[in-house]
Amino acid sequence: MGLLSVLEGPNSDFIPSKSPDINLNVEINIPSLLSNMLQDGLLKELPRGYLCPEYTRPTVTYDEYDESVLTDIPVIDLGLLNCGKPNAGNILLGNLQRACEEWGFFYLINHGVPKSHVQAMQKQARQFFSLPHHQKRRAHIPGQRLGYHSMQPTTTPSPSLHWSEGFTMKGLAGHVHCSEFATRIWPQGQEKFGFCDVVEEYTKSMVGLEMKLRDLIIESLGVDSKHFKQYCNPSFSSLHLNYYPTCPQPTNVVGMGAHYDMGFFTLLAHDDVGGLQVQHGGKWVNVKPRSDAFTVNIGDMLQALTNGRYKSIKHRAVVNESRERYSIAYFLSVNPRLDLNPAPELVDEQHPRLYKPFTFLDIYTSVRNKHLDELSRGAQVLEFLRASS
Ligand SMILES: O=C(O)CCC(=O)C(=O)O
Repeated sequence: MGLLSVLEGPNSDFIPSKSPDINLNVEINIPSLLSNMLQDGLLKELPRGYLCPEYTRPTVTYDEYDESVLTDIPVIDLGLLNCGKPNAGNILLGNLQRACEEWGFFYLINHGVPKSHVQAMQKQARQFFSLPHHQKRRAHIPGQRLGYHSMQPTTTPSPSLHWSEGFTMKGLAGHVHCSEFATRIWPQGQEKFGFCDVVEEYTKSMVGLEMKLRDLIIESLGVDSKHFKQYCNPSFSSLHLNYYPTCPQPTNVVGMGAHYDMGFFTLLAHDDVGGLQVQHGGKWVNVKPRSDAFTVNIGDMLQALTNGRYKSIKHRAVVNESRERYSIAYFLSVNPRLDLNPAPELVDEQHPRLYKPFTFLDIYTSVRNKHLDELSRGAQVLEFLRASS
């Protein structure tokens, strides 16, 4: 098959019809295709748009684990909830509080989501991303962070393109989008691929877990739960599949650039490859995947609602030369139209209000655009919402 037809597939609008002679130096922003072209020698160099500036280049490779730091990453064991030991619940809440204050990140174990649900979702992710490009592209919705995308799936602007592809489905707690996408991807009949059944099963498990964790986080703060619950329920969740193809120059690109998640928290399921890095104590730390755990990172909106007490964590994903990687992120976000005010119990003379009132929507309609430059250099959006500025 010629290169043009690989890219185009039937009825594709991807390559403008006025370019009959494809120029191999053209910037094609689809990492899986680029990876194959580089391997086959059809392309000699990475397109410039992927090369990151010096200051964002990964300094530790994906599998260099610092065991002394790894053992410091908090582990939250939900098994303590039902173990029958006296005081186990309080120990769990204390551990959770410290993890959210000191790291904004932890491994979550004994979470109750069957391994088979995670494995089935990973299998579906691999099945989807290995489809020919023209087929994946049927699930692309221009201009929206929904469906399949191959450019910059994070909400944070970045100085270089990301070496990853993503697939986002929103509103899944109401089981909305999946069958619409699946029918586009497999118009001859999507049922036999099992995609939606697996997504539905996974989503049900994740909704149960995210609500349990939300409630524990609120309990660990010792505040009135009504304040938090008004902002955050399963209808503000989304499921995001990430695919990181192999890359011959992994230290010159990022799989997903440094960013803070914007929502309440994110539950991430990894495969065994590794590539997630979190920033702790000013250093990038490689997070070793654990097959028995989700990793959880606190997002910006939880930081705002707790008046800065629980910390959102900067993180990114790096890639490697030999093993492609998949991860599954389940985001719990907030009602985009409600003014975000911290829990009243967390504001006092010693802890004055840190951020102005704002809505999640404000970030997208004004704050982000005003500060694109700083954000693409790694700033946190909350810095521009400080009450004192
Ligand atoms: O794949 C990873 O390790 C990170 C994913 C991530 O940060 C995201 O989806 O926002």
